[in-house]
Amino acid sequence: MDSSFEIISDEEVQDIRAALEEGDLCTATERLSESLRDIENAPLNIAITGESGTGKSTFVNAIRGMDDEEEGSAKTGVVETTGKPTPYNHPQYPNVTVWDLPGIGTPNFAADSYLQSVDFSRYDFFIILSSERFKKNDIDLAKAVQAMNKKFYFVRSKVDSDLHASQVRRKKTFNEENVLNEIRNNCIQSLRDGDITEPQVFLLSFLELDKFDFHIMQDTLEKELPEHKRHIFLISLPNISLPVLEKKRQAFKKDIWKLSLLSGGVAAVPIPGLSVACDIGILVKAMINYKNAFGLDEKSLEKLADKFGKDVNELKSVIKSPLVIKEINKELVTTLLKSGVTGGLMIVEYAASNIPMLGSMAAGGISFGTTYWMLSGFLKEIAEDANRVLMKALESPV
Ligand SMILES: Nc1nc2c(ncn2[C@@H]2O[C@H](COP(=O)(O)OP(=O)(O)O)[C@@H](O)[C@H]2O)c(=O)[nH]1
Ligand SMILES: [Mg+2]
Repeated sequence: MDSSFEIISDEEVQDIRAALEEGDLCTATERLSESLRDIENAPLNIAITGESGTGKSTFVNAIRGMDDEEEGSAKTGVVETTGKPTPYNHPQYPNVTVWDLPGIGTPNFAADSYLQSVDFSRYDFFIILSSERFKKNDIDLAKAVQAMNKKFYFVRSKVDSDLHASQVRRKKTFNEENVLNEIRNNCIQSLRDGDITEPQVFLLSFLELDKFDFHIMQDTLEKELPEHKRHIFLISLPNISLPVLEKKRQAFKKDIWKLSLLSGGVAAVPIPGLSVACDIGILVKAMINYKNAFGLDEKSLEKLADKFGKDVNELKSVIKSPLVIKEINKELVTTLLKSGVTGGLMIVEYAASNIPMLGSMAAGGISFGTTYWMLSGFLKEIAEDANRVLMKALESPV
């Protein structure tokens, strides 16, 4: 069995210590709940720009896990006429907004006034798209973005078309790797010629978003985002590949100790006005959140089945955890907490016993360790089921 979830890392133990030793428990828990709230509600604004026809609106949809037809999707294949940035909220995380910016293709394009007109300061970063080589307007824009101390990334879209064309035209010598390298080198060269010193270009297809450079791009964006925005960025990614699912699991795992402390820890110490019972509500909310983020809610499963032309019951048939199918409510969580005594739990309790105060904390017989163990076990099951469902969806029909 993978043991990665049953042990609290040294880093976590240190974080818990620091949180608890700073002041009294009341302040510590207030800070923790604030930090959880901030992490979930961090605003993320992503600007998508480039010439008309490069795939901006298609990307706006794909990165939100949507197709081009569903309600709330950006219109694709049409020339944009508004001249204004259009905000598109993430369907599950409304604080994540992807902005479809006006095309930059006009001959008398002026990067500075364009940036002013789209209210540049609101975005966390810019993605500049091109479906061919990057041109003067793209480069001017990148430089202007940089001058405003904002980050930009170049994305070369539609590489699926290039590959297809090459395959048709060069039947004997076709080599995917070579075609991609050629595109990459061409892009980098045109950017260098435009005095962009260390150009970074991600090759993508919005029709198959999980392919090509998507994971490199995702890693880069994650690293370069400020700490407090990384969580929302990761959990709002579409569930398109196993690495994405693993990233989400890690992002959630990081906060399990906070939830465990908040739900039960404080209650052991008599603080006027605070309930003595374990606050199951926090846990219910977190667990529903996991399920939705991994796309295991009814609506997401149906969407996935639809996308791959499968029957939703076929996808559901690979779900192993009974917890995924059951409704998550206070009763279920209480049952889980009460049945949580196993060998693995001992390890958590042992790590927790290193932390002053934590050892003695128990609300209604439910300790920090029990909650930690239950949440990480649940998260692991959810993530594994999400993996199986995705594999099933991707399976080619027999
Ligand atoms: N083959 C392929 N076509 C794409 C891709 N991205 C967009 N398209 C198509 O290119 C056309 C223009 O896309 P759209 O998103 O409307 O571009 P916009 O004008 O920049 O918003 C549409 O017909 C899309 O379906 C891609 O990655 N691969
Ligand atoms: Mg458009």
